[in-house]
Amino acid sequence: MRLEQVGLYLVEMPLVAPFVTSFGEERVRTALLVWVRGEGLTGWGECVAGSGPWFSPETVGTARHVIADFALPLLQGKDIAHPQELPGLLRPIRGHPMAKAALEAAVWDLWGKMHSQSLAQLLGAVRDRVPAGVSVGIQKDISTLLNVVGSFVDQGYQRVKLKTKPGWDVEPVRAVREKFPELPLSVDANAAYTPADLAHLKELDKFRLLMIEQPFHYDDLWGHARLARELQTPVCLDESIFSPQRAWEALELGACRIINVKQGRVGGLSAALEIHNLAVERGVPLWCGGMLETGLGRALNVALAALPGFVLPHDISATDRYYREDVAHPPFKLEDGHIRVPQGPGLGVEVDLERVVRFSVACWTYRM
Ligand code: OSB
Ligand code: MG
Repeated sequence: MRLEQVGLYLVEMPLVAPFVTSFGEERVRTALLVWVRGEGLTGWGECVAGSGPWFSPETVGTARHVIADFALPLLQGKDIAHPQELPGLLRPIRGHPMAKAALEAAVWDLWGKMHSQSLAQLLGAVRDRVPAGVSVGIQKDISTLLNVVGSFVDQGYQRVKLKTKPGWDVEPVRAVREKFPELPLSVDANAAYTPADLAHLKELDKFRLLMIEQPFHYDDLWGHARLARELQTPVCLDESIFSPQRAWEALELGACRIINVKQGRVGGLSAALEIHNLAVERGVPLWCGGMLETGLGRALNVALAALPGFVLPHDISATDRYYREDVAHPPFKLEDGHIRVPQGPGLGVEVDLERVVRFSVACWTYRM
């Protein structure tokens, strides 16, 4: 396939509720949507970079720069035989996994539409629905937290993940565990601790957590390996795993027992497939993380989560947990604690261009 035109929309999507993590509060999700046009069809992707370099070094601004000024010139005039050629074509660009992943996602969607195949089919999905978990931000106090968690449990979410940070960890976790003794529960620190907090983190061992996600700095594989030896609770890595190579290193070092896969963070769907195959080979459980995606990114996550190695509930919640109005139709609904895998060609969702334009703060078009 040849790409004729590529476009970007920078959108600001108001969240239904502020999302608070150890690195701050988000009221609006800033996202970069990518479209690629070729063969008379349009494919869409979403860049998961945020407004600032807090979760990862990338931002929507660096992603736009890298896509427009470096990635598109590398794709210029190329006849792309398969979406899995993208990583090779973009290999001269060091880093910037989220920028590369967004382009690859749009090419997969286009490819699926060209061949009338759903992304799930193309990737080798073995499920038609995936178990939904929910990631609960830091709340103003414990009674609010118990209400928020209770409401998600009532809706049928199969696993709750609590965002934690120093000062918001043992007590909130204890309160949720006491009120919901059987609830599959995990915590995510978004790198808010240091190895000096080891003794404190050990206190979490008594709450039968499924895992503790990314307690230390994203660069600290060695610290996580030492922690993993000291804790009973399995360590899961998120931010630290930004490439298949890094996933392999983390497993070799014993830095984690579980991997949160985000296709954007690891450099795209091809890279995510590589990590998937490595994890299956080694018996390492995977689950699909989220980045508060719009329906476009969510459709991709749901398809990925339908692969055989994804065996734990995901950070894939219903659309109404994030947005009142999404840029893709139909909205994802929670059905019996699951999200259904789209079956239509490509991502299997319809883009609502009116909403894309309404939520846009800037857009760019490039002729290839
Ligand atoms: O660390 O998993 C994370 C959202 C934005 C950035 C990082 C993370 C998250 C979440 C929310 O935890 C997951 C979701 O429901 O999309
Ligand atoms: Mg995380």
